Amino acid sequence: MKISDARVFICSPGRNFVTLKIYADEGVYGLGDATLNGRETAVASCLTEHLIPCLLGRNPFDTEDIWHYFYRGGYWRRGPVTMAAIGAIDMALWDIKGKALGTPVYNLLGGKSRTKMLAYAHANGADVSQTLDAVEQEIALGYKAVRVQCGVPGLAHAYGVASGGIPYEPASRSTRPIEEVWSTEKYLNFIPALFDKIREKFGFDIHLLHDCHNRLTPIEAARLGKSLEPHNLFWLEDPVPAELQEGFQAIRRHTVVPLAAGEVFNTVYDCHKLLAEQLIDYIRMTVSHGGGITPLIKTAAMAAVYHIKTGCHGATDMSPVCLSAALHFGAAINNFGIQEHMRHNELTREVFPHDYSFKDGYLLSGERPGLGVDFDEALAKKHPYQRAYLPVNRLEDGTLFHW
Ligand code: KDG
Ligand code: MG
Repeated sequence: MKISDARVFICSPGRNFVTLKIYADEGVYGLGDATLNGRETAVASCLTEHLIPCLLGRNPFDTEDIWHYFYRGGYWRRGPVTMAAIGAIDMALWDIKGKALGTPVYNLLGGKSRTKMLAYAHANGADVSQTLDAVEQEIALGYKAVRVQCGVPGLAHAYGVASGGIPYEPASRSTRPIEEVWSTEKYLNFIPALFDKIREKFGFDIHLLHDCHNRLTPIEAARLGKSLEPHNLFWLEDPVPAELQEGFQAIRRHTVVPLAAGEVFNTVYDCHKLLAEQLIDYIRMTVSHGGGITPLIKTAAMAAVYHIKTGCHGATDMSPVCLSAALHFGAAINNFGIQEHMRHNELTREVFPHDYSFKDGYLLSGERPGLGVDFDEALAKKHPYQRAYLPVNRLEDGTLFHW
């Protein structure tokens, strides 16, 4: 079998998605998600200008060699743009393999280790009362795990909180990034009281998660973790920016709150210390930004040695192709932990018809050969790319901060 062509599509059915379609002879094609929120055209250009020309004529079954060809062979390693491009190729090739062999991708990764994957939903509100309502709604939909984010008194914006009654989507279609204002003091003074209210209303049968979105110092994160211990969180996510993996050591010394990190990691080198020193409990890399299924299987295997489970990033800026790949990966590995499930809008679901499903708090991977996702090119064409940016964040005195 040979790769005969590959094309990149950027569409915007409510938000931007970059989709790679690789065609092999015998009429088989595979799909990969190459979306990098706010940097969509950079990944598309990396694929079309540099990687696709080297793919043509290759055997799509050679996923291991092709992955190394682009990772090592490019000389300039790592980085989100390169790794998202390599990740999309790898995903599409596994899709082709599954289709050519007539079997779902999970069967190529070791078969099913479980029948369903625990999923967590997002609940957010401008204040405590709206947030309590939002948690209630997600529980009513069947979720057994809910990530809770809330507006902070005195701040106009908080990470993860929607405005105007529309579902939260961090990137905005604008000519420049929107600027938000942040105060760690206000946030830290408020969050423990929020979780008091949530546990008071919903008890301890529901798993609760919270995302700090990289905004704390280790000692601030340790203080937050300690104060949330009585609430038995499933995890506290991205407490500190993880460029400095040692940052997690201080948090670990002070609190037993389970920690999760990894949505901005691109290779195992971003987390080898976190894994080997058992500084986190969940590794959150996802298939697209983590360079594909091929390296993620290996990272999960390394994590398993250190009692660490997976919790793949699953925000709406990953397309249904990536979510499906995460579910096939999650179905196959032994140390799956949880899957983020931020539901795509209806139009996105139409552009990417898929066979995975949600039932009673769990996501189920599909049973169709390959990844079980298709791409409606004609519909996608009606919703062309629109420039969009993630926000930037400043402290109240104007200092540029982590968003
Ligand atoms: O594009 C940025 C989002 O993917 C990110 O803000 C979402 O933190 C996130 C999460 O946990 O889903
Ligand atoms: Mg996050």
